[in-house]
Amino acid sequence: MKYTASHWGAYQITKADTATQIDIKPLPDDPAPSRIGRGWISAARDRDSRILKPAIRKGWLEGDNGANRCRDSFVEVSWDEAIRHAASELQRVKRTYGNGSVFGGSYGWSSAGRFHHAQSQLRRFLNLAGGFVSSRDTYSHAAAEVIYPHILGLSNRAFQDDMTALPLVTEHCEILLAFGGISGRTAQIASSGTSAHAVPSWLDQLRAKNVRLINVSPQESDLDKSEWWAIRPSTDTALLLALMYEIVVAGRANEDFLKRYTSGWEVLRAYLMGESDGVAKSSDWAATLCDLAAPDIRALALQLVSRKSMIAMTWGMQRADHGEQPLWAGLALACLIGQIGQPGTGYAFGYGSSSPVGQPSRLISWPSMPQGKNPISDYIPVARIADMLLNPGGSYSYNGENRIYPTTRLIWWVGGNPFHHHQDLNQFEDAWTRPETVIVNEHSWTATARRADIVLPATTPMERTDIMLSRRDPTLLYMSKLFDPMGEAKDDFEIFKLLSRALGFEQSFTERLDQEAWLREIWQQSAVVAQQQGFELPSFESFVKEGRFDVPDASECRIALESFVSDPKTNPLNTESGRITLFNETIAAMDLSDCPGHPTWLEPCESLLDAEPDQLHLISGQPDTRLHSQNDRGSESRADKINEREPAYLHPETAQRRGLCEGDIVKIANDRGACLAGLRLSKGIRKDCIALATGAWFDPQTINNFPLEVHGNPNVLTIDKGTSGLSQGNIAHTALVRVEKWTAPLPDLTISKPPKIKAQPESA
Ligand SMILES: Nc1nc2c(c(=O)[nH]1)N[C@H]1C(S)=C(S)[C@@H](COP(=O)(O)OP(=O)(O)OC[C@H]3O[C@@H](n4cnc5c(=O)[nH]c(N)nc54)[C@H](O)[C@@H]3O)O[C@H]1N2
Ligand SMILES: Nc1nc2c(c(=O)[nH]1)N[C@H]1C(S)=C(S)[C@@H](COP(=O)(O)OP(=O)(O)OC[C@H]3O[C@@H](n4cnc5c(=O)[nH]c(N)nc54)[C@H](O)[C@@H]3O)O[C@H]1N2
Ligand SMILES: [Mo]
Repeated sequence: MKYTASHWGAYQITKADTATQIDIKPLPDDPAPSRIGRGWISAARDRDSRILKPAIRKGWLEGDNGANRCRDSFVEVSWDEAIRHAASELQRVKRTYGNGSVFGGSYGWSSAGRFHHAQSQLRRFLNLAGGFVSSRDTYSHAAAEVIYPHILGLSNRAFQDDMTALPLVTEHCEILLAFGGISGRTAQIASSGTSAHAVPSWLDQLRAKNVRLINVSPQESDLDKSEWWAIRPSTDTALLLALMYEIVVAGRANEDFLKRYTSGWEVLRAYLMGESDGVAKSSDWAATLCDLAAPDIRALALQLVSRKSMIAMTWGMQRADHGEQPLWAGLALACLIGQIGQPGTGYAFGYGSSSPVGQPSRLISWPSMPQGKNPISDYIPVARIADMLLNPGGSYSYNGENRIYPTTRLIWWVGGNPFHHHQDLNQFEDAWTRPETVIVNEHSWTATARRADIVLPATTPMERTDIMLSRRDPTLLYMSKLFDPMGEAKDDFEIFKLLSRALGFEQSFTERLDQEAWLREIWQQSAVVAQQQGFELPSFESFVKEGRFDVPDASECRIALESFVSDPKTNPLNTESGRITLFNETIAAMDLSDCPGHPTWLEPCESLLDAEPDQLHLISGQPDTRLHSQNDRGSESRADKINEREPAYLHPETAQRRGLCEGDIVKIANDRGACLAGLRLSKGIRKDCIALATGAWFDPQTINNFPLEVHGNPNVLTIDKGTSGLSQGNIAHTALVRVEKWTAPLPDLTISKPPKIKAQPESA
């Protein structure tokens, strides 16, 4: 059998005789295959969105220094010429300004497959070329990545590995308080690939057990068939503080747990009681902020301490201003309840946000493509990219450090789409024109590829062979090639091989191995890892032939923080006190007004709490039909659009008050920008919110002299600011907008066609 794999699932290749007849179908043992896969082939085979030949931006050839980077046409060139330009430009920038002026942070999800992981290839190449400025943390959960080591003594990754298994929750938990829900929508995805989607069936089992399931979220669909607490967005910290307050007032705080396993409780307690700031964090106080009923909060507080309870949070909650606070307050609440370290109860982060979180799995650190060492130590927190470009030499704070932004002359981006993922894209366009050169490897004419100076066409996973090897997934797959590369696309490995040849270090880059030899090498190293784990991998030949290997005994249930709780003296946490810190001296000493030393209610920079009556809160979460911007041009995503525009969800009463109907085209706007969307009505969203998923390909135009994104990309509306001076994560979920009917003629999309490209001159 032949297979391929993606972040949204693993597939059998079903008809592999001629290119046009090829199809894929999910693994037969996947209980809930993702809908995203249905749009994969059509997206990858769409000639209007694939980059067929290397291209160079016209203005760059004419020496415009980036000025016209966001609105230019291209000239097609041969691979030879493209490689020559890219190599000599890298060389020029290095010689003139040093490697610290090359930004290779290049964030993004790229594709599944161990060898062809685009960022690994880029980093290996740039490291050999003298290094680059990198990026830290993720757009997914930067606040957690930075704060967990302080308060929990674990990296976010280690905590995720340790997450209490969902089957234990099903078995033991009596009340599951899920902030941002637990959603099958986001659980379609697992980084590096997934062979099975199990979250929907865990949720069914939980429901069948009559567990009290509470979905604290502005959207009902975040946890179907549960009790919906339609909280006002960005106020979860207030609810969490009030739950703690009511537990304390009722004399039900688990003092034993607090004493043995936490530090700083007295400081947090004084804050809860209002002793330190004059405001008691009571349920009456929180009810007004959260738009919930005080008696419900009080009753819930008492139930949480008298039953087996789990406090769970989605990743999305911390992608907001002061995103550290709900994480810390949720952990603190779980400490007051005192059921951490026991089966199925306590505190969890990310159930449903990604398929593997809480999955009973055997974790195996498989080998990957070695990247070498980066001689440049400078980095930025990933979401500070626009600030870096706009304020070279400017200072910012990050995790207790005062840091300086480098001056960037050259950006090299692979496997990511910053014109999908970054906030305030209108400002980002300005920032993006600052460097002298931008080089992008892409398979599709994404908004980022359209804003590059040198565009190097890459293959998709379906056009090459690879191995799906994921630390959290029990299935190893040999990924077969389905099609020949479209146009002149090349694998990223081949592209960097040619570049390193031009720069004189090909042999260091390839280690004299071709692709097949690399796959063999990775497999051989994997065999060693397997042996250490007590099982044997088949030979490479038989793996290629069979296509699939399943790790034995792959189901392991863990309980978060179990060893610490069972013996805190022998297994202390790696925090300043060896315990969970409810007041953290290190963070307090940073003296950050936006991240004090204990969980604190801080009003967001923009929220419904101080909104005008006609403003709505924008929720821009992950799309159901695609992975971010990937496959947006595929059939599944396009079928979901309204008149080719991304659907926006609004409550019917809100729509009616504005004279809007299902199917209308609307303009969603604020001071930062405006976009069009197609209207869909739903009673499952708060009346003061509007939801527009991320990922519609960015298509900014000038309509009647005003800038308008015509496709439905929410990042023209979001705020480009850090969560706090501690972690500098993005705050995509914090934004207010206004909505009105679009009555002017509907502008055509430009991203449905390639950019303007001039064919290569004969004599070039
Ligand atoms: N408003 C708002 N914005 C958000 C979020 C939000 O919740 N709200 N979420 C944020 C989050 S959590 C994330 S993770 C980011 C995601 O942001 P990204 O990861 O940047 O988004 P993707 O669309 O997955 O971009 C991956 C790109 O890699 C390309 N690619 C795929 N395979 C290959 C390959 O083999 N080689 C090369 N060269 N290229 C390849 C794809 O064509 C695609 O353009 O978005 C963030 N942005
Ligand atoms: N289908 C699909 N799945 C994906 C992805 C994708 O692109 N498509 N991307 C993957 C990636 S990279 C990531 S990081 C994860 C992200 O996974 P999540 O971060 O969990 O997903 P989001 O959709 O951003 O947010 C989840 C929910 O949080 C709720 N929410 C927003 N603001 C608030 C608030 O203030 N309070 C509360 N209580 N709830 C709030 C929203 O209603 C939203 O539906 O998803 C992964 N899964
Ligand atoms: Mo993410």
